Order: sequence, then structure tokens, then C-alpha cells
Amino acid sequence: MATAPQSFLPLSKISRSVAEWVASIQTLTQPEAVHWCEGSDAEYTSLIGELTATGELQKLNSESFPNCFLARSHPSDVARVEHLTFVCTTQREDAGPNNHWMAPAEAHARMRELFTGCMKGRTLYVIPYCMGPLDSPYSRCGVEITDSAYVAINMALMTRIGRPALERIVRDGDKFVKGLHSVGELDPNRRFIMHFPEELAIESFGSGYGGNALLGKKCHALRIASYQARTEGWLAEHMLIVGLQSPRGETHYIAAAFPSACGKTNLAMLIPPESMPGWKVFTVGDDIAWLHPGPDGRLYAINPEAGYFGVVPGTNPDTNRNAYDMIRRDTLFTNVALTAGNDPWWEGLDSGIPAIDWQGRPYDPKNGPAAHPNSRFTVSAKRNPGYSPEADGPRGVPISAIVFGGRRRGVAPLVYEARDWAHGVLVGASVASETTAAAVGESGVLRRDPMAMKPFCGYNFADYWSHWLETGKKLKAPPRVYHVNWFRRDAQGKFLWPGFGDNLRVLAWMLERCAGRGGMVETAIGQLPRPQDLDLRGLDLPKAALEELLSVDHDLWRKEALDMRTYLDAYGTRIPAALQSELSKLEARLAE
Ligand code: SAT
Ligand code: MN
Repeated sequence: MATAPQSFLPLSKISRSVAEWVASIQTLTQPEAVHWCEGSDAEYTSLIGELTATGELQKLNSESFPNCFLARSHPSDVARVEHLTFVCTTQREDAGPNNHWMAPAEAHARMRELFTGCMKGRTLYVIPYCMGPLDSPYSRCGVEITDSAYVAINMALMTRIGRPALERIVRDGDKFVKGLHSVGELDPNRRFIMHFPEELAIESFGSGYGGNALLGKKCHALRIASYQARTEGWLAEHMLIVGLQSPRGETHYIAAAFPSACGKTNLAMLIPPESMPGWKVFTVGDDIAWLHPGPDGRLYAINPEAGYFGVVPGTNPDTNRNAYDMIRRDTLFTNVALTAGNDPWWEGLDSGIPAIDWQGRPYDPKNGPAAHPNSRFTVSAKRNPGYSPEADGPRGVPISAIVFGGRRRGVAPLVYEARDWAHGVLVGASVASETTAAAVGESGVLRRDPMAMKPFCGYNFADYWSHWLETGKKLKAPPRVYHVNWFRRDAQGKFLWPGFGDNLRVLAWMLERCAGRGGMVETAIGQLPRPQDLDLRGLDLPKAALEELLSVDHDLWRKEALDMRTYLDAYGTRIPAALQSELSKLEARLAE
């Protein structure tokens, strides 16, 4: 418990180990000033004021977008940089073929050189944060040191920061993740995001953008936490958590993993179609889930975050009414365009005209989209009209179904159900998806992205799949496992499924299955709904489209299984035998 006198202590006096670490970083980076973040509203307002004064933030039209601001990042600093992101374990094999690896001593030496004196003339911000509700046994804390006030205000919206987090660190016995960040000179040639899972440490230099710089998010809550989760017996996953209340009044929670920029925020905030009256949707989280086997043998989830860092383009009243309303106040926008009236503008909005593009130039279609395709909003989850009252609960929510998905033109049907947990692990491990603008590199290239964790798993995937299989054994009532593909296209390249709110039709079938009611047909890849098993009332979907969406082409799937085998081979003998055997069983079923 936090003791009353601590509330009066200066932040620098609450935890001796945090203070000592801060002092050592101060010596290394030589900042002009040190600012310990309290986490108060007044502090947020004053940081915003400072950033507006320097021009790093621009106030938006305060009538249409009250308390909203625009940040423009350096044009070469607009997404995560996977090729510069490293997992630094003592043994190379512990990082696995899924990660870039560097020996810890070499990584520390390189980063030391970059950090030496890098904060001269700047302010060092100390941001104590708690990932998860402050009173949850499942939450874990960290401290981010940064020289970016933009990072500080984003962390204030995205996590629980300040004094209460620091008090929790003391209650945790001074155990916390040390995250050191500097924007440096924003030079893409002097940019590294290093993770030291064995030391619970992160060192990030040279980028001010999202997942590279907000260290509580991908760096801590996924890469470091996945490693920590394996040793402690839980799972840190790239999953949204959504509660669905059926017209019968039953509420079930689903956790769903999709790669970045594949619609997790939209699914987490889904608006039921008018033709499905009586359904209610509650958001617990939109990006990350920490999953724990609970005392009753079910799997429980908390959202370690407290806000959303969502993709802006495409957000409009038809695709996501709640998100559209949510970001009309108290929101930070990064890399969107502006109208002449100083409103934010992005592709997919049905009103307004862009006047200034995301780089601050007069808008000219010759320069590409007005808003960057990976432009983002940062907003507190409390602004979401569908925010679940359970999201702040310490025990988390019980998960009935786990969903994996990717962005695929073909092969994967609209939905299928795994035969059991072990088969579900293969289904998750087989996720493949076309790349998006969330990471630097070519978009639209198909790559394997197991459990949507390719960029985020802090250790060897082979060990990670073993851990998944072991976790299943601890569950008396494991969630059912599904795979979905909202992005299947016809021969002309047109999407076959409307997506967005209509995805509820697929989720509703899953819940019927979980309740032991939903119908299905057995196929080689798993169980699929028959057309009559889906609630399609009010949806104008051509019969041929539905048939294609629910089809399983054995020739294509044999190729898929072969490709999966080649992919798994890269992991050598560490691959769990149970996963190999699930793949062999799939191959045998496809050969029949
Ligand atoms: O990594 S970010 O936090 O910038 C966003 C994402 O890729 O999901
Ligand atoms: Mn994500």
C-alpha cells in the first residue's frame, strides 16, 4: 500500500534505485535540466504549452477540435524501424531467427557512445509508468528517461504515469524496466532500438516516433514482457481485447491478434450493424493483451495500456463512429494534413479539403497522400464511448476465444476454428500478412507473422510456441482458437467482405460455438461455418462472394502447408515436437 507520507515526498526521493539510475543517466547524457513527471493534468497542460511555444506542437481549431494538437515528425522518422531493432540476449539462439541480435556488451558499448553527452542543452524527463491497472497483480512497471517532451505527453495519455506508478515500483520491491530514450539528431544512420530482456532494459536512440520512442508500448509491453512472461508463466500478446454482449444478455470477451495497421482498433471499438439489434460492444484494449491462467483454469486478460495510438487514415463515421467521435477533443495527432480552417484532415474523411500536407507543405496530390498512411492519433482510452468498465479491474477479463488474423488476398477463408489448443498454436504460428505502413519498408508484401508477433517477440519463436503449448496445459477451460481474414479479394482485387461493423457476424458465430450452439462443417484446416450458420440478415452479400469467402482450396493449402514447413525449418531442433506433429496432421488431412 502507498503510505501517506510518500505523497509529500519529492518524486526523486520515493525510490532509491530509480533515483540512482536517473543520476547515472544524468552523468552520461549531461542534460541541462531534469524533470520528474508527476502525471498531473496541470503538468500535461504545461508540457503542451512548452511544445506549442517551440512550434513542436500546433494547436488545432479549438472550436471543432478542442484541446487537440498536431505534431509533425521528421519525414524520415514516421514508422517503426524493424531493421534497426535488436534483441540482445547473452546467447544468440535465445533471440532466435525472428530477431536481429547483438551481443549485450557490444550493444551497450555502441549505445553508450551515442548517449554520451546527447542531452546537452536539453531537459531529461523521468517518466515512471505502470503497465496495467495500478492495483492489478498482473501489472508491471517501468521508468522511461527521455529528452522528448512529445514522448512524455504521449506516455501520459498511453499509460498510467507519475507518482502512483513510482509508489507501485516501491511496492514491487524496486523491480522496474529501465527504458532510456533520446531523439539524438534524428539521423536514420544513428538510430537503434535495443532490448536487453535479461536485464529488463531498453535503449532507444535517434527516433521520436511511436513504437521506437514510447518505450512502454512495443518495447516494454511486448518485447521485454513476452520474455518476462515466459519465466513467470503468462503471455504478452499483440492482441486487442473486446467484450461482446449478445441480445441474450451474455457477455464474452475475445482477444484478437492482427499485425499493425490491420484494423485492431476498429475491431476493438466495433459498432454493431443496424440489422443486429441488441448487441453491445465494450473495448478493453486495442493493441496489447497480457494473458494469465486464472485460479479457475480460464485465461484472464488485462490491457497494459491506458490509451490508443491508432492509425488515422480511414477513420470516419462509417468505419468507426466511436473512434471518429473520440478523436474530436483532447487528442494528439501526428503527421496528419490540415484544412484551411486548421482542422486535421486525412484520407478517408468524407468532409473537408486538405490545404497543408503532413510535412507542412501546401497540399499537392503529386507529393502523395495528404496525411501520412501511418499518421496516428494518441488519446486516452477514457475518451472512448465504448470503454469497458472492466478495463480498470485488477483481475482482468476471462477470454472465451482467441482470434488470429492477417491481411491476405487469398487462401485463408473468412473464418475457421482450430480443432483444439495445440492446433490453435499452429494456426497462430502460421499467420501470414501483407506488410503495412506501420513499419519502414515496402507495403503489401506477404510475410509470415506468427501470432502477429514477428516484430515484437523478445525471444526465440520456437521457445515461444513451446510456451504457448505449455500455457494451454495449465488451462482447464482454454479459449477456442480462430483464424479470420477480413481482407480476402476477388479476381478483380475487390474486397469480398464488407468488414468493420459486419465483422460482428463472424464474432457472433464464434460465441455461438463457445456456447456449444453454433453449427459448422469439418474441413481439412479446421471447422468453418456453413452459410446458414452466420447471421447475415440485412447484409447484401452475393452468394458467390459468400461461397468464395468460405471455400478451402486444397491445392493452395498444400502449398501453404509446405511453405509453413520451410518456414519452421529455420527454427531447427528447438521447434516443439507437438507443433511439428500438428503440421503433419494438417498435411495428412489435406492429402486425403
Ligand atoms: O509500433 S507503433 O506503436 O508505432 C504502432 C504499431 O506498429 O502498431
Ligand atoms: Mn500494434
